[in-house]
Amino acid sequence: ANVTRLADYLPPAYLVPRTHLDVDIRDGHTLVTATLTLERNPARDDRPEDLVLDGEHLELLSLSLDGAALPASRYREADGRLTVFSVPERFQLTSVVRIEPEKNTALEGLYRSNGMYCTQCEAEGFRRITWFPDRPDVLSRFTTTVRADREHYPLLLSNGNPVASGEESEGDGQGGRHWVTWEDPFPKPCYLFALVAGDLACLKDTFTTASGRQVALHLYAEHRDLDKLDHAMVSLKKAMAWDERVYGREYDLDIFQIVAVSHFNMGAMENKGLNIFNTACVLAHPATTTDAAFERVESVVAHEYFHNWSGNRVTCRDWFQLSLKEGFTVFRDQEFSSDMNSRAVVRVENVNFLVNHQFPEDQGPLAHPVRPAQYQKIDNFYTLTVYEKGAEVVRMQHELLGAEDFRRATDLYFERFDGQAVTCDDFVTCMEEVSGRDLSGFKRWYSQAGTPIVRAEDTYVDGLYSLTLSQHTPATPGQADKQPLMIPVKLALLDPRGKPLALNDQGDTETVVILERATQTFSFPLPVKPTPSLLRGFSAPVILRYDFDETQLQTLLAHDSDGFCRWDAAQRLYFSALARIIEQGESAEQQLERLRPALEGVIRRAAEDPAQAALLLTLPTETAIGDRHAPLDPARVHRAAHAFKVALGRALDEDWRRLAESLREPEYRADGDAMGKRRLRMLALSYLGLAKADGIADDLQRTFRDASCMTEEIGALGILVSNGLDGAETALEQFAERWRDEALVMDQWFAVQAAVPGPATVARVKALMSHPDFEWTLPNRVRALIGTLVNGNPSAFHAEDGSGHRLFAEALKTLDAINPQIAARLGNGAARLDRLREDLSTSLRTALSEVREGASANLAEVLDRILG
Ligand code: HT7
Ligand code: ZN
Repeated sequence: ANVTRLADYLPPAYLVPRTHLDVDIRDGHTLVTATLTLERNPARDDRPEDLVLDGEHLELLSLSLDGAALPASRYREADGRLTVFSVPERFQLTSVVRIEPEKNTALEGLYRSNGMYCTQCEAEGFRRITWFPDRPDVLSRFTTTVRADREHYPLLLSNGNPVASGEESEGDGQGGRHWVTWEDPFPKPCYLFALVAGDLACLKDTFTTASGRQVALHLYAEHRDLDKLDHAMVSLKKAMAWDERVYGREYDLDIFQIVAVSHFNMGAMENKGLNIFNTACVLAHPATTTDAAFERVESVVAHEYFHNWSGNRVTCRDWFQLSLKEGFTVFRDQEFSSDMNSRAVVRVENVNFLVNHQFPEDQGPLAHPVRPAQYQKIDNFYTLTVYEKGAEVVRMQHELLGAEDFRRATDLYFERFDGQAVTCDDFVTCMEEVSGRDLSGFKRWYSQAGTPIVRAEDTYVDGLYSLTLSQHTPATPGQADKQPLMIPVKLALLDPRGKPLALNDQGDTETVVILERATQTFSFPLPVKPTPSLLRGFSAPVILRYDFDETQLQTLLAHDSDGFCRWDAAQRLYFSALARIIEQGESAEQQLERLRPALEGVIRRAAEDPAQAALLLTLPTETAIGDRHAPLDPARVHRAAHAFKVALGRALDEDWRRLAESLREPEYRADGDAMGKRRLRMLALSYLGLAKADGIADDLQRTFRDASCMTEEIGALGILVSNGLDGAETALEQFAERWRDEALVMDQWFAVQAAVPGPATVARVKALMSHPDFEWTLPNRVRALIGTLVNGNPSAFHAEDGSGHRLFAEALKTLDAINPQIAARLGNGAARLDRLREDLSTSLRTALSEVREGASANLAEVLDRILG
C-alpha cells in the first residue's frame, strides 16, 4: 500500500505565488484553465529540476510553459502525477483540463448537488479540479473567474472579494452566459479553495469589526430554505464578536459567505471567505430542527468561522499536523459554546462524547496519535482522536498556563506564524516561550496513542491525607511501549457532608496536581478523611480508576460543585448497577432500589437546572455499557439495560409524570431554559414509554400531534416507535406524509426506525434501503439509516443470525463504489470486531473479508486495520 510518513517530510520543490483559475461550467462537463506562477523553493538545497503536480480524474487538453505549448516529450502523466521535465527557476504554467462534475458522487473536488455546483477540496480534492501541488504548505494568491449559464446559475461565488463581472457574447441558455472574477488577497493552500454556482436565496446582514470595518455577511441556501438561516446568522455574529473579545481576532475580508449544500461528506468546510456547509449544520427552524441540532448549528458555524485564524491565516505544514488546526479550533468552539450556554452542561456533553466515542477509538485497532506518524488515505484521519482528543490536549495547555498566559501564547502564535504553514510543535513552543515552562514531556500527548489509565489510591493517617496517583498507557497498534505523560489532575476533597475542605493555609478548596512520573504521592493535612473529587472538569483525557464506595459516589452526586464530577458519579453508579445485573444476574428492580434515594435527590433538585438533571438521569448507552464487558454480548447488554430502564420508569412513575406535566411550556421558546425543560420532559416521557405506563401511548400520540416544535414531535415519535406502542406505525406514516419534502426531517424519520433495539430492525432497515426516499448518493441519508444501525444500535447490528453483518457488508460495497470516504467512515463501525462474542466476531469477520476484495484505498485501509 501507498504509505505517507511524517518522517519523510520535505519542503515543496516549487512554490506557487500566484494562481489564476478560469472555471467554465458547461452542461455535462467543465473546462478548467489554470495559470500558475511557479518558482523554485530556495528551502530545497537539492534543487529538483522537474516539477511534479497532483491530479486525478482530469482530462488534460493542453499544457504550455511561458505561453509556448509543451510537446508530449516535455512531460509525463502517470499515477495521479504530472511531471514537467527540466523547468526553469521561475515560469508560468498553463493547463486546460476537462472534468465531469455531474458524474462526481465522491463529493470531492467540483460536484453537483441539487442543481448547484460546489466544491470540497480538503484534504486532497483540489487535485480533482486541476493540476497543482496539492499540499497544505504551498500557499498561493488565487484569482478565480467562474463562468456559467446565467439563468440556471445566477450566482457565481469563490474566495475573497468579487472584483469584476460581465456577460459572455456566446449564449447557450435563454439568459445567456455570464462570469464573475473573485480575488483572494490572502495566500492560501489549495485545500481552502472554493467555488459555488447556483440559483440560491440569500440572507444578508453586516458585522462591524472592533476596528470599525463593515463586513457583509451572506448566507445562501435553496430558496425554500431561506427561512431556516436566521439562527446561523445570529450564531455567526456571536462567533465573530467572541473571537474578537476572547482571542483578539478580527475578520479580514469585506465579505463572509456561507452556502448550504445537501450532498456533503462532513459537517462543513472553512474555505477562505466562502464556507460550505452540510445543510444539517446550518439550516434551523423550530418546526423542523431539534434543540440538539440548533446547538450543533451554533457550534459548527462558530467552528468554521474560527478556522479563519486557526487554520486559514495560520495553516498546517502537512496533514500529520491536522490537529494543529482541528484540535485548537474544536477547543475554541467548545469554549464559545460554554460561554453562550450552560458551561457545566456543555462540558459534560463534550466529555460524554469523548469518552463514549474517542476512548474506544483509542483502545481499538484504529488507535493513532493526535499527530499520526503515517497514513494511506488522509481522509481516514479526520478522526475523533485528531479533533476531540486534540481539543483536550489544547485544553490541558490552557489549564497548565492559565487563561492569561494562554492568551499571550496564542497572540504570539498568530503573530509569528501569520501566512505560514506550521506544526503542532510550533504551537507548543509558543506556550513554552510565554510561560517559561518546559513542555517537552507534555508533547508526548501528540505522538503517543492510547488512553492513559490513572490509578488513584489514598490513605488517611494521623490527620494526613495522601493521594497516590500512578499512570499507565496500554499498548496500541505499532506502539508497544509508552512513556509517562504530563497529566494535570484537578481535585477537591469533600468532608462527609460534601463541603470542600481547605487544602492549604490560604483556604483554597481546589488545586491542580501534575502527574509527570509513573507514580507520585500528593499529601494534604486534613481534619477528616475526605471523599476525593478527582479530575474535576475532566482536566485530562484519561480513565480514572479509584475504588469509590457507594456512599462516596452518592456524596459526590448530591453535593459536588463540579458538574463533571457529579455526572461522573452518576455514571459510575449506573455502570456498577448494570454490571451486577449483567455479570451476577441480579435483578434490575433490586439494583434500582439501591439507587433510588440518590435519583430521587436529583429529581427533587431538577428545577434548579433541568438540562443538568436530564444529563444526570440519562443512562449510559448500550454501546458504552458493552465496552465495559468482555466478551461483548450486545443482546445480553440490551436485556440488562432495558430491564433497568423499565424498572427506573416504574419505580419513579409519579415523578416522571409530574415532570412531564410541570415542564410542559404554554408556547414554544428557543432559549436555554426552555430547551433544558424540553430535554428533561422528553426524558421523563421516554422512561414512561419504556415502562409502558398506563395511558402513555395516548399521551405520546397527543404530544406528537400537538407538538410545538420538532424536539417534541420527533421525541414523541421515537418513544412510540422504539417501544412498539399503540399508534407508532400511524405516527410514522403521518410524519412521512407531513415532512416528505424536508430532507433533514426525513433523515430523522429514517434514523428513528433504525434505532429500534433488537434483531427485527435489520429487516426494517433492509426494507428502508429500498424506500423511494433512500439515496445512496446522499451521505446524510446513509448516515441516518445505516450509520444509526451500525453505530447506535448494537443489539440489532449484531443480531445473532448475522443478518446485520451481512447487511452492513452489502451497504459497504454499494457505497464504496459511490463514495469511498463515506464507505470508509461507515467501515469504522466494525472496530469492535475483536471484542465481540466469538460467534459474532466470526460472522462479522467473514462479512468484511468479502468486502475487502475490490475495496477502494479508503475502505481498504480501514478494513485492513480492523481485520488485522
Ligand atoms: N476542515 C474541514 C474538514 C472537512 C473534510 C475533510 C475530508 C473530507 C471532507 C471534508 N469536509 C470538511 C471541516 C472542519 O473540521 O472544520
Ligand atoms: Zn475544523
